[in-house]
Amino acid sequence: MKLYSYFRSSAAYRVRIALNLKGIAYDTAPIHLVKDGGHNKRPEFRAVNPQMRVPVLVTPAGDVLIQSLAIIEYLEETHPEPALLPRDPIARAKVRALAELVACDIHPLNNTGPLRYLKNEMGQEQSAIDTWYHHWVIAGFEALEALIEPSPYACGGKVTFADLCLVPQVYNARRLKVPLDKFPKIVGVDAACLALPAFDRARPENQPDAE
Ligand SMILES: N[C@@H](CCC(=O)N[C@@H](CS)C(=O)NCC(=O)O)C(=O)O
Repeated sequence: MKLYSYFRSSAAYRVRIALNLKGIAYDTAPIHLVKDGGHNKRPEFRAVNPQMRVPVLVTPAGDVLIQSLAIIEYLEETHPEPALLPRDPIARAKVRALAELVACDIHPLNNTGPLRYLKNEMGQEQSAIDTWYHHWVIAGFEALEALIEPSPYACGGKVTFADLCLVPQVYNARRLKVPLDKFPKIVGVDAACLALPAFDRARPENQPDAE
């Protein structure tokens, strides 16, 4: 498999964790999202993903998959062990809800594209952009903190999609200096996950394109 990735991309980070947990070998194709206005905007990458975002997973058969949650679902279906979703339909819905809380509600509001737009097109000061970022992360984390039952992972004793989304979002929050002292459960889940080699190998600083 080939993964178009950027070391700091939290969406790509989710997929790296899933690949590692499932023991799937992959090659990283780094796409720098900042240099020269973003190498993701180059025609050669646009031809791969018209949305010009990472992650993109290319399967051995040459299928091109985009959107981290869709990719993780594909990996779960094609490599069922270890399972990253519980068997029980209610438990599965709860896991997916937490994953979507992060991936669909928190992440899009603090993604590089919208933040750049606030700065360049909307003329906002960096301090206003930081306030925006902190506001939406904290609002999302308040809900996540209330919903998770760390034992030690977000939804019990097995790693699930919820953890794959939580850990990269915590990395992102730390990088942007969001205080996490109000979120001891989230911080505990993050620490439990990062103690696992599959999470550790997926960390931004352990990627071939890390700076
Ligand atoms: N919903 C998408 C989000 C993908 C996404 O926005 N990726 C970011 C990096 S985390 C990106 O490529 N941004 C490039 C840009 O906005 O210019 C997913 O989960 O895969």
